[in-house]
Amino acid sequence: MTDYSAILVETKGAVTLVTLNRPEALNALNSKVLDELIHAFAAYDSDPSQHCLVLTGSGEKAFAAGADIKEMQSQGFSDMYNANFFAGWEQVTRTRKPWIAAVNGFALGGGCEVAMMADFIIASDTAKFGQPEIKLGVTPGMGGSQRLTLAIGKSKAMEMCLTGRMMGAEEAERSGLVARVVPAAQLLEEALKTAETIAAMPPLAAVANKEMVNAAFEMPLAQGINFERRLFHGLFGSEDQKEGMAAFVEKRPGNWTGQ
Ligand code: CO8
Repeated sequence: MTDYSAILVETKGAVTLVTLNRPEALNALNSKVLDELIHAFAAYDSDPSQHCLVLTGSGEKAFAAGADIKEMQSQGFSDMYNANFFAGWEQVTRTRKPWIAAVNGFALGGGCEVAMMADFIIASDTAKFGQPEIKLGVTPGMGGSQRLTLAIGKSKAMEMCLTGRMMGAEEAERSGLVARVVPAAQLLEEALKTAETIAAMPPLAAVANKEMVNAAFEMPLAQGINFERRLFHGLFGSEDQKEGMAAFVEKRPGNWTGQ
């Protein structure tokens, strides 16, 4: 599938740029967006020429204003349960290579949840994050209550979920939700520049670093540290470790094979 209609996919050197493309609905996430994203992320993950991905929203107003309320409105419990509605997002979170969310404007509900699935978030100074599902009579359903709490702690996450209030970019950075805030006009340029930096790293080490940081969310400390050490040991079997250390000693840039 390359004839996407709800998203745009471009490659820029070793970086894949994916843009949510429903600006008329503030990039609300419907089943089509999800199907296309699952495909695009899997294609990125299996393409040996691609080493980082940036996900952003089209238009200046929104990254994504949530799951598509109009699509969900008439659904009943059995519809949701039988379809295991939106469980497909788990596939996006299984992407092994690095990816960044470049949040331009509203990241609400499912939009905030998708941004939090990324390895990290770069936000424009106009970005607004929130989990307003309570106002619709529901809760976050794509991991928001868990990832937001892990990112910013119980007190702030609880306040956000119970009041549905939005958090601006500056507060999001201060709270640890966002890695960096940049002026809106420079968001894409900065996100792509960061992605290029990552894409220029030894690819095996990039995947290993990602796996390790994510392990901190899944494993007790002692087990996580052991996992880190074993993966560190394992990289000494790679060509890129030999090349990286030789390049340092010889004062030259490394030339990576990904082996
Ligand atoms: N779904 C569908 N359409 C939307 C959505 C949405 N989430 N958000 C905005 N739109 C549409 C509007 O309906 C409008 O369309 P139209 O012109 O046809 O009426 C268009 O986008 C522009 O929106 P507004 O006119 O409302 O723009 P404003 O600038 O006035 O307001 C806001 C912007 C504040 C972002 C406002 O649009 C808003 O509050 N949106 C809804 C935010 C929200 O509640 N998000 C949470 C949705 S629920 C969710 O994400 C749950 C995820 C978990 C599901 C997993 C299930 C297992």
